[in-house]
Amino acid sequence: MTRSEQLFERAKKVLPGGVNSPVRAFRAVGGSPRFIVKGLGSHILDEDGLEYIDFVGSWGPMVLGHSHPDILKAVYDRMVNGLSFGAPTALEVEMAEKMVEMVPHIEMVRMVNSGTEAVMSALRLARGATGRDKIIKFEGCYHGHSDAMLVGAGSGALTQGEPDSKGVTKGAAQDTLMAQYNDLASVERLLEANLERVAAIIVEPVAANMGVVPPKDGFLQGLRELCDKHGALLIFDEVITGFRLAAGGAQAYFGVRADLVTFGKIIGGGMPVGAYAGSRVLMEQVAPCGPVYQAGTLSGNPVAMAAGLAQLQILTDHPEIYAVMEASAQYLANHLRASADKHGVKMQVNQVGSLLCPYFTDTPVDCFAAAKTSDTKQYAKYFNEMLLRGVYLAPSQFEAMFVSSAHTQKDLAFTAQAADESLATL
Ligand code: KE4
Repeated sequence: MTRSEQLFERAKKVLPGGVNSPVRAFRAVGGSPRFIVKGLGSHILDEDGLEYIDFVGSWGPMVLGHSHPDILKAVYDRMVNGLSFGAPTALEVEMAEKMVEMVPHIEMVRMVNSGTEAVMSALRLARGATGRDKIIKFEGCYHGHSDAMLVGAGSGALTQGEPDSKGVTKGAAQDTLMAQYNDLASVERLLEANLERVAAIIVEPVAANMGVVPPKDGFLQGLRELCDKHGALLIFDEVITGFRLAAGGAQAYFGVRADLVTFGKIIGGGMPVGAYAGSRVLMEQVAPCGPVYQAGTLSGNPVAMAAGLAQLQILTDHPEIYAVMEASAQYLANHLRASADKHGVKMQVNQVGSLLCPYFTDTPVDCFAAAKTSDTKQYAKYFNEMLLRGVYLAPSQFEAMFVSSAHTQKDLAFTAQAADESLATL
């Protein structure tokens, strides 16, 4: 048995499925998860000394690669003065000021500890601010595991084949309405059938939890107009797209204004951080200055703020990073398409900014139903062939490939070659 396999056997005795998050268990692709000991730049090393080019990047946070020296230094310099106080620190102010400076249309921010918590809190705020109960989400979009969002969810819930989780009560789910991504008519029907009862529409501006599905031209702007017409708030869940698509996130990238924005991943620099943000009028409804309650022991934790702030500062100082990452993702997408054609493999590759996803289908993937036509068994075989060749991809068809600024031309060429060899085996 390998060290990873030994650890997995031990893990399964004390952790459900041997993991702390379902998708990590490799159930959608088979085999035993690799236990990672180190990350440096675009590479990770497992317990058996095997090295991989990493396209998971902790599911998005490691946009600058692993162990960036400036981020590690910021964490070290902060932690030697204490890890957590449960009292305000200057770093939280600097972090909120930085986010307000970088992201359009937000005036205030509240830090929390995960994307799930950010979404849960933003939904409560939307309901509190509008006095309405219903929320519209999109089938296949994932917004974390709060009860109201585990209805038609994507990501791990989709991978588990149980889009609706046990334990979510009818009461919790009854106010969540389901629309189809890139289908404005499906949204309008729900709004017309629930006049003056929809508090918000929540959307991933790029759906990155059913693979990667870009918004069709006019889709996001259409949601903005429908929200304005019906008095609902538009929530952009930017836990993945925030600070990744552009310094200003999807609002800047697509030029569409959201009323509330949720964040996670990149703003923590690898530490547990989430946030929600919006106008002063909306955000001042949050306790202690307003009637919408939300709290958190480690919210704004100074060590996590130091890591996130260091990462955001680098992204501010080097805006050219975004074009470089997009070019890297386009290179990979083009090589995947060429190899699939060469080897007669049915494949659609979606790519937006530094996000991409190969689907094993000949149906263009512009919605959840199309994403589900992908041959997940072929994806699993492709995944394992790539792993054997030293390329670490998402262990599920319904996730994204995350390109970072640390991926070198050598990494990209190696990955393209590994993909060509892997596709030849299918
Ligand atoms: P967290 O609670 O996992 O920090 O964030 C939840 C969340 C909210 N919104 C979006 C758009 C997200 O993608 C996520 C979490 N993303 C998944 C990856 N697809 C996390 C990986 C995992 O569940 O292990």
